[in-house]
This record gives sequence, C-alpha cells and structure tokens, in this order.
Amino acid sequence: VVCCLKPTASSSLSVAESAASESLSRIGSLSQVSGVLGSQWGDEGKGKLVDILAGHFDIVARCQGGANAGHTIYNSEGKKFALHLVPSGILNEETLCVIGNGVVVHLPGLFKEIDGLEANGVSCKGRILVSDRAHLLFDFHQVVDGLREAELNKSFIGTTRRGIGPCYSSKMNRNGIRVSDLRHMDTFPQKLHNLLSDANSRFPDFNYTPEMLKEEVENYKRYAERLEPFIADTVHTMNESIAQKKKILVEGGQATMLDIDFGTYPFVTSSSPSAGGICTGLGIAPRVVGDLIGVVKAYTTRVGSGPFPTEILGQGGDILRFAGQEFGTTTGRPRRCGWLDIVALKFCCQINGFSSLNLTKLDVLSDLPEIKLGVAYKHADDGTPVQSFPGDLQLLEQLKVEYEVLPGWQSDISSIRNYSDLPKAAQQYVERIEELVGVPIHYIGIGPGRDALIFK
Ligand code: 2SA
Ligand code: GDP
Ligand code: MG
Repeated sequence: VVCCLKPTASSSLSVAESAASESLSRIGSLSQVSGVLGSQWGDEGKGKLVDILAGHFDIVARCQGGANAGHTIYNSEGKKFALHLVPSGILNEETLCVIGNGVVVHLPGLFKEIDGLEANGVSCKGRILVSDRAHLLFDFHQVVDGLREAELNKSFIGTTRRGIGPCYSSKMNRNGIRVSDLRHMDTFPQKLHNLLSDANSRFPDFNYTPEMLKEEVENYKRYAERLEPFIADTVHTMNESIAQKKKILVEGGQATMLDIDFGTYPFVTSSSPSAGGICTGLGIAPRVVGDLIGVVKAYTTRVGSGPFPTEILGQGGDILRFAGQEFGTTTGRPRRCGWLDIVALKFCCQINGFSSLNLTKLDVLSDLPEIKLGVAYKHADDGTPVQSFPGDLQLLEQLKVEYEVLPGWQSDISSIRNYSDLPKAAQQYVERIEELVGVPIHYIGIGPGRDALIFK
C-alpha cells in the first residue's frame, strides 16, 4: 500500500490511481500529532496500521507499556516481524522511533530485538531514541511478576510475565531506576540493591544474594555503554519536533479495556493505553494531540483472565481463534474470542475521542453464515438496561448481553481493495457498526499484509 500510495504525475487518473490518491490525501490530512490506539483488549492490529502510516510521519513514538506488547507486521516482501519495545515505524527507514518516558524498558530484551531487526536487514543505528526518564525493567521484575501470579493462585491476572506490573510498582513507589541513572554507575549499585532487597523482603523465595547484585551491576555496566548513543531527552526532542512542524504518530500498546483506570480492573495492565497516556508518556501538551484512530477488530479477543461479556465459549470460539490465528505475539497464548462488543467500543470512543476507526480482520468473519453484534447490556436479575460499560466487576461478570444478528457474506474478501466491491452484507456490517458507535470507519483490514487495507 505504501508504494501504490505514492502520488502520480498523470493528469488522467485510472480508477485505481484515483482511489490511491484519495487514500493518500486521507493519510496526508491526519493531524501533525496523531495516534493509533487499541479500543478493545489488545491485539486489534495496531502495529499493521502504524507500519502503513509510518511513511507519512517523521516520528513514531511509544508512550506506555513495555515488552508485554506484541505487534506483528509484514514488510513489502511479506517478511514477518514481531515487535515488542521497538515502535512499528522501524521498517520505514525514514522514520525516527522514540521510546518515551512512560515506557518501561527491559534492556536485554531491547538489544535482542534490535539485533534481530539488524540481522534481518533493518538498520536501527541512529533511528531509535530512548527517553532518559524511562524506567528500567530488570530481570528480577519478571521473576516477581511470576511470583505474584503464583500467589494469586486461581485468581491470577494472566500477565505476560514480562515484569510490567512490578516495574510500574517500583516507579510509583519512587524507588525505581531510570535510564538516566545508567550515567551514574557510582550510585547505581546502591539503588539496585535497594530494589532487590525490597523484592526479597516481600518474596523470600526470591533468594537475593550479594552475588546476584554483583552480576547484575556488571551486566548493566555493559548495557549502559551500549545504550548511550540511544539515550535522549525525548521530551525535548518531541517538543522541538512539534515546533519544527514535524509529523508525529503515537503507537499505543495494549488497549483501553486494559487501562489501569478504565479497564476491567484488576484484570488490566499497569499503564495508561488510552489517550491520556500520550501526554504523560511523552511529555507533550493535550492541545497538540489531534487525530486519534481507534483500532477495532471485527470481533473481540482477550488474552489473560477477566470478564469478557461477548465471549464465545467452546467450538464457536475455536472457529474464530483458528480463522484469525489468535495466538499471543509475545507469549503464544491462545486468545479468548467473542463477538464485537458495541457497549465496550462506545465506552472506548468516549474516553479517547477517536476521530476515526480502523476495523481490522473483517476477512476472518468471511465463512460465517451469520454474525452477532453485542449491542446492549442488561441486568441479569430484572432485565433493566445497564447504562454504560460498568466499573463494577461483579456486575460485568453477571450481566446479560443483547445481540443483533446480521447476515454473513460467505465469500473471500481478502483480495478486494475498494469498499464498493465488498459484498453488500459486509458493507452492511461495517455501516451498522458506524451507526451504533457514531464514529466513521476510515480503514478496513482484510488481511495481515501491508496492502490488505481498504480506505473507506
Ligand atoms: P501485563 O503483562 O501485566 O501487561 O498483563 C496484564 C494484562 O494485560 C494483558 N496484556 C495483553 N493483552 C493482549 N496482548 C498483549 N500483548 C501480547 C500480544 C500478549 C501475548 O500482542 O499478543 O503475547 O500474550 C498484552 N500485553 C498485556 C495481559 O494478557 C493481562 O490480561
Ligand atoms: P497489535 O498488538 O494490536 O499490533 O496486534 P497483534 O500484532 O498482536 O495482532 C494482530 C494480528 O492480526 C497480527 O498477527 C496481524 O498480522 C494480524 N492482522 C492485522 N490486521 C489484519 C487483518 O485485517 N486481517 C487478518 N487476517 N489479519 C490481520
Ligand atoms: Mg499485540
């Protein structure tokens, strides 16, 4: 898509050229600072859209989360890349990638990812900046993540065990260690000792020893040296870039329903994947943030525990899981599958003020004779309506969902590139979602590849 979107000099445009030029102008008119955010429980296909849009932006920035994120993208030759910490703009060689202050950074993981990209011909040199204010996520945070999950027993959260919760806890406890601390190796060992002994007093099984500290300090001396060229005051970079009229695309990780404030707490991640996280995680003012594109799968998936009102249990869920290849990009875990939840989507649109939506994986529904949309929630006892997406988890677990049933199209749509060529039933599905949610769907995904996108 990126190639065929290039403007044409010809004055008499073919139908395909004119569609391409319309698509180009749609992307070109996105605000100077725009964002791509998840509007369900993650894995909506944010990475694919960011990769496609990246060529039209100077900077792609991550503002929250860490290596729990898994963004699968394909380059023009169809080669697959799974990104975790590195922003999905990296395949576009003109784009600068920023890892903002709100991200928690596991350095061994970051270096492994960079090495993997370099080995596959993607040059990262001078193209990635890591905020000096970002917090460091250590191996011990990952160990603590596992210990906390084990302690929760049957009520485990189902984390990615990448140490995200424990690292953000260190940050909030105000004894976390930041990237800038790597420049002060004289005080670094004491800070790390404080963190490790803290973890040990909470989890004696952790078995903290002075050798552990010594070994980790040596590791971090090496990491500090390697990271030095990447370290930047990214708050300054972002604001200077805005003043210079550069275009910035913010890439969200996870999604609003996993937001620490707005998600299905406590079955959430420990950051703010919704619009607010952009300002706190990059140090830019709310008034500069313009278009936000909400990415929404044509059905719903969730990985990890917690309420999922429109979940399809049993064989129906398996059909979607295999058709959509719904397995975690980071952990390989099977994702739970269900119908599109309009109540949750409306809630996400409210919180984030999405200017448009990218409906993804419409192709996955192609074989179904009929498709359901969860359009309303009702109290289980008396059938009265539940006004909005509830914060009360017990209510969420018990409520009943009212469905609307739409006809399926039962034909392959993966090679269609114009909206008007989609089967009528597929158009009806798209337009019913727009009508119910009140936000236009500007992009429709019909396959995992870069070119598998319809501009509406
Ligand atoms: P964590 O590890 O503390 O952030 O986990 C807390 C909850 O957040 C969910 N979570 C995710 N959900 C979907 N996708 C995520 N990224 C990976 C992917 C996940 C994977 O792209 O597939 O590979 O399993 C992601 N990251 C966090 C998590 O499942 C918990 O419910
Ligand atoms: P993210 O975390 O939101 O970036 O999403 P993931 O990359 O974790 O998961 C989305 C998966 O769906 C990836 O494997 C993508 O390659 C794939 N994908 C994205 N858009 C589409 C689409 O429109 N159709 C199909 N079939 N697959 C898609
Ligand atoms: Mg993902």
